[in-house]
Formats: sequence, C-alpha cells, structure tokens
Amino acid sequence: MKTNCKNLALVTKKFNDFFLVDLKNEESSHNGKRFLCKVKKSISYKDQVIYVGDEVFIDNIDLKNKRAVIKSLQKRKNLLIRPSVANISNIYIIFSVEEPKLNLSQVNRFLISAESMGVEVSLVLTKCDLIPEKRRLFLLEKFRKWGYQAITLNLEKPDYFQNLLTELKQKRCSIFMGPSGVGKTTLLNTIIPGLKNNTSPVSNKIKRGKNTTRNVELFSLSNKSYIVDTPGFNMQTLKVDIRLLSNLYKEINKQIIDQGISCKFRNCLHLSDEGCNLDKSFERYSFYKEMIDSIKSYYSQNQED
Ligand SMILES: Nc1nc2c(ncn2[C@@H]2O[C@H](COP(=O)(O)OP(=O)(O)OP(=O)(O)O)[C@@H](O)[C@H]2O)c(=O)[nH]1
Ligand SMILES: [Mg+2]
Ligand SMILES: [Zn+2]
Repeated sequence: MKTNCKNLALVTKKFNDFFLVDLKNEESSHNGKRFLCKVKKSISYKDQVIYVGDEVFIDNIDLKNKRAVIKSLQKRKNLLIRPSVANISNIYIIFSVEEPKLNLSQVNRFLISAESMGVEVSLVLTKCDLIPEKRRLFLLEKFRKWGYQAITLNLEKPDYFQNLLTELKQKRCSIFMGPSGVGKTTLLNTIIPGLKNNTSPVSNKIKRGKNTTRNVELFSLSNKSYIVDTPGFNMQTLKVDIRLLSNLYKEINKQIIDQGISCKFRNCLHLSDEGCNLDKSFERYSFYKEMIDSIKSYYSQNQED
C-alpha cells in the first residue's frame, strides 16, 4: 500500500471504532495537531488491531473538522496486554503507602508482571505525607532489598516531583500502573502543566479507590516523551512460564548472575529441588513460592476445562 510517510501519527486514545491521534510530522506546521480517526476499511481488524501507543500513517486529513483516516500501522516494538498499550519504554508501578494500604503481595505481583515485559521497571510510593519519616525510610530499605530504588512522593512537597519529572522527560513512553486510588492521575496532573484529569478521594470506610480513570490515555510531556495513565486494577494470577519466573526476581538474578551460584539442574525451580543452591533467605522468597503455586493451579484448572 502506498502511504504518505509525512503523515506519521501517534494513537493517544481509543474508543469503540474511533482513535485520537497526534500528528508527529516534524517538518509540518500541523505537528502535534490532534485528529479523530477511523481506520481505512481495507485494514482488516483481525490481524491489525490498533492500540494506544501505536504509530500509524494517516491520510484524508480534514483540518477544519479535525478528522482523518488511519491508512496503515507501523511495526510495534512491544505490546502490553493488560492494559493494552503498544511501544512502551518504561513501566512505573505506583502504590500508595496508605489509603489504600500498601499490600506487599500486590506490589510484588505488579513488579513481576512488569518485569516480564522486558522493559525498565520503576516503583513509586505515593502519599508519604500519611506516614512518619521512619516508616518511609523503612519502606525504602525494604524495596532496596527487593532490588528497587523506590521513588517516594508526597503532595505536600511539590518539589519532590521535580526529580521524577526530569527522569520521565528522558524516557520515550512511560506507563503508570497500579491499583485504583493510589494517585496515578494526581501524579500526572502534578507534572503536566494545565492538565486537570478527574481524580477522586478514596472511599471513606475501606479506603479503596473509586475507579475514576476509565480509559487508557497517552499524554505528552514533550514531543519526544509521553506518559500513559491507566485505570487502576488489582493484579490476579500471572500467566508467566514458571521456568522463567525466577529470572524476573532481582534477588535471584543477583545470586545467579553476579555471585555465580548454580543449581544441579538448569531448570531448577528453587523449591525443594535436588541440588538447589539458592540462598532462600530473602523476603520475597515466600511470594515467589506463592506465585509458582498460583500459576501451577491456574494452568491445571484451565487444562481440565
Ligand atoms: N494525602 C495524599 N493524598 C493523595 C496524594 N496523591 C494523591 N492523593 C489523593 O488520592 C486520591 C486518589 O487519587 P487519583 O489520582 O484519583 O488515583 P488513581 O490512582 O488515578 O485512581 P484510579 O483512576 O481509580 O485508578 C485523590 O483524592 C488524591 O487527592 C498524596 O501524596 N497524599
Ligand atoms: Mg486515575
Ligand atoms: Zn535452585
């Protein structure tokens, strides 16, 4: 198919059969302009589903009504499945230290799921104004042992956001993921001037989020740097190959790659396997075992279906 390579655009939002795209055409005066598009009929939906984060070529541009047609889809670098977002470079796992309470098993599941994407993963802890400094330092130390240098934030200290903003501006496309009510959208509103996306207080009794953000949406920090806000959710069973699971734990990788420990069998699950030499005295080992059990039972149940 002949495409006009001048009209490269980025999909920022998707609803039903429509897509919002931003033109990424550097030499054009229309660069950054936003168009509502439908997909050209000849692109079959079956083999070419288009997601937020995809780069597409657009045509039939109607500047007055801000409409265009998506002609073709560029090859994507990666695709996150839940939520569906293409071409991400960084995942920021966002959790609040309180309201809702920090659930370590959930933090672990989000981190491991993110690691399975093979992109850089960072951990952000919000609402640090709700805990004493001692607790904040305790959490930083905990996650350092998990292999993560957590970024701690506090709405009462806006200057804390500056370092994160500088970091995000160096990344191509970052995604914010985490449970509902932890402050993902608040964070986005704080770092993008003029943005006033809806946020809402957590419920009074159980301090649970209200699922305020309903759509995956991509926002631009600059013309080279984007952030995707996502609806909050809780992570259930991971669909990761159990033989690959241990590679996603930094504590296990550190022992195997940096310290050169080796188990008798190459595909050792580091449970009670014969000849296992892994030092299991790290905090997340119990989560690792739990995760192996839940993946095993997920697959055995689904085989019986
Ligand atoms: N005390 C305190 N509250 C915060 C902080 N950051 C966010 N909040 C509050 O947390 C509530 C939930 O924030 P949202 O930004 O809507 O949370 P979200 O993660 O986007 O939630 P979903 O869209 O439902 O996934 C809001 O009332 C915010 O004002 C913080 O640093 N400290
Ligand atoms: Mg939100
Ligand atoms: Zn082992």
